[in-house]
Amino acid sequence: MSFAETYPDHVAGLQRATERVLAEHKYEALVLCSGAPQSKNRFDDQSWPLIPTPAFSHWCPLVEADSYLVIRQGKRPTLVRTVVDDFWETTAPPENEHFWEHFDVVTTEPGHASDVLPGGRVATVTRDPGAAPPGEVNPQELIASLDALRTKKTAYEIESLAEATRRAVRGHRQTAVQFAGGDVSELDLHLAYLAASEQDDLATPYKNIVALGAHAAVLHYVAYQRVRESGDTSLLVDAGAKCNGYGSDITRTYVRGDSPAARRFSELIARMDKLQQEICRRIKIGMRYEDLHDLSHRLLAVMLVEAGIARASTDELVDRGITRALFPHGLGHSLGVTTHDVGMKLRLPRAENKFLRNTAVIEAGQVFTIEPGLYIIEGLLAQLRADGRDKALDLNVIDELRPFGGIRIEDNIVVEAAGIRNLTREAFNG
Ligand SMILES: [Mn+2]
Repeated sequence: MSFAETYPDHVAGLQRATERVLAEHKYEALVLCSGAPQSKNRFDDQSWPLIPTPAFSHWCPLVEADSYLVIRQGKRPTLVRTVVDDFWETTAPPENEHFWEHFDVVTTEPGHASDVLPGGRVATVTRDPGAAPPGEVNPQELIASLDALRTKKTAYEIESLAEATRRAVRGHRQTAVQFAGGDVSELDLHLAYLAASEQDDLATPYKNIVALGAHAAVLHYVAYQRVRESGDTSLLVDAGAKCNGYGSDITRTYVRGDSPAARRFSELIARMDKLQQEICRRIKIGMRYEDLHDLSHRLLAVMLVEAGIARASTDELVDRGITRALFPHGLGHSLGVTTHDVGMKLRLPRAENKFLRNTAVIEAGQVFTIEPGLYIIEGLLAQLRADGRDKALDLNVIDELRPFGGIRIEDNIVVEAAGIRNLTREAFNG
């Protein structure tokens, strides 16, 4: 279905839910501000491109400074736009036009938004509290209620995420081809990804992680080097794309060469891919996401023994924190108008899962990532060495894998009543 067909239900549902939230918190109106460009540096005159307040993007894909959405009981939402007469700059038009007819559009001049925004008991949500129009700014309890509305996606949001996934997959395919050809740098691969997914670097949902070889052990590696590498090495690409403000988040790992070490790493990538698919198969409505994260550690322990990296029981490898030294991050997170979407971490994870960003009970309509990993991270291995836990590992194999950095495989998953829809595999196989 097209965005024009699915958006009306999205916005009507949001209106109903927001009216309930306003009544519950006793506000007469809600003002969502898109925000203003932020200065890059107080000593020069350049600004970062605008990234609208996420609560604004939840309603409307417009990326325009000083726009305001006004939501009131029983009234169509109003979109207030600030019209700037400026011969230096212009804003790119939105890529889709499906949303305009659902708002009463009002225009105003810079500095005059307050003339048209409502008075009374108003809650204002903005990324720039310093420049907020009148109203109670970012009231915490109201924001928590709005965040909760982002945990289950509408058909419109799922279609936006599916398209964002297809765009990202075009980028991933191209980087895989370039990498296989050899003699290519991290910067080359980053730029190839952007070109193939048709994105400017600043328009991506998050900065591309493009890591060759040992760099893949740095979880958020974005220090792209220009050195062109040929020969046996690995590549980890963690990169997404946007559609209607919604971002995908996909990771793939590749290896090149046929040395024994490269072959071992290649086999490990295949094992991790199987493990990742097994976790996807185990997703069940009603189960806790944290249980899935715990399961991923048990499956990883089995995989480590089968691959000759560890020799100990599953219980020992998990309970003594050995799997956590090799896979320190969370299994995944909710996706939406922010890459780590809100509302899914209402309670903290257990201490040993401290980086887990999703502790919700799995329900139909959620969209989240499944992204297990395995890395040779020196600082974490040192902790195992310090108290002898490293004896459970074959350190020769660890040494052999070190130049390849690590593996992560990440898909974007929609939970449906009848099972799951894997947006990423669907796009790769399509
Ligand atoms: Mn992710």
